[in-house]
Amino acid sequence: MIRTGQSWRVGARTATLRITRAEDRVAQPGPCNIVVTDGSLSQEQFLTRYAYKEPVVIRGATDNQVFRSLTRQSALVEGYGHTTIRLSSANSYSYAKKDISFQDYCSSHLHPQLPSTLGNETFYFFGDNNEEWDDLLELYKQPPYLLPQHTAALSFGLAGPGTGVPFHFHGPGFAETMWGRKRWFMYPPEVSPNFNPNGTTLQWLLNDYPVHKDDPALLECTLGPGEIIYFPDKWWHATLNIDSSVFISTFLSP
Ligand SMILES: O=C(O)CCC(=O)C(=O)O
Repeated sequence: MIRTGQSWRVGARTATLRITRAEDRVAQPGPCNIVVTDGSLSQEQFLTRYAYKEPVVIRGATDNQVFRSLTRQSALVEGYGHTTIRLSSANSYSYAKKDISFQDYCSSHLHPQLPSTLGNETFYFFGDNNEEWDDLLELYKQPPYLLPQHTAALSFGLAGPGTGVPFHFHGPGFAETMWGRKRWFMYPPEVSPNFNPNGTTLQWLLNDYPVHKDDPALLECTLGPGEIIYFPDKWWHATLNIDSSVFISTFLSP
């Protein structure tokens, strides 16, 4: 990857993933004040302690080695490089969409996020997975916890270091990072965070986090492969990819 002024040029070969280099990392992992548990958490404990109350990080609940190996970026480019994917702008209320081939996305959109780039100028591959991805997504072992009267829908994505989605909320769900690490920030529904909906999580981290980091209501944790985060209904959350990351969410809808 070669930096030319404000832009990044990524050769087709180097774009087919590798570990994020230290100099490409624009943000670091942070502390974790969310409850972390493991796969011994029972369905009943999940329902009474977390499902309707607070986020939880669950380690080792599933073995997704097969899905992980199939979602290595180089494997994805080989299998899906020609397919057209739909990107969404990475702002809180994301209406803008852009269609591009997966190969071109990997070549031109996975550079480290610049602190000056806004969320509405950042295009992110997450969700909007057309049926071409179904065979792959079927191999994902979903988190082994159910929410009564809810069904699951999967959203799969991949993005570069320093990207993420700024604060927003929706229904409950789980999220897992297959490759790379992702930092999560959360507020309960009754506490509205201070943020610019067209800013990026990186901008929020640089400008607002130093002021809010000791807010008792702010929860955060950085998750790596094999760890799942659960966000309850209407909890505010923002994400920040520390590395180039491949990730999948399981959204639960009534
Ligand atoms: O994984 C991400 O970066 C975005 C995930 C997210 O915000 C969500 O699942 O609602």
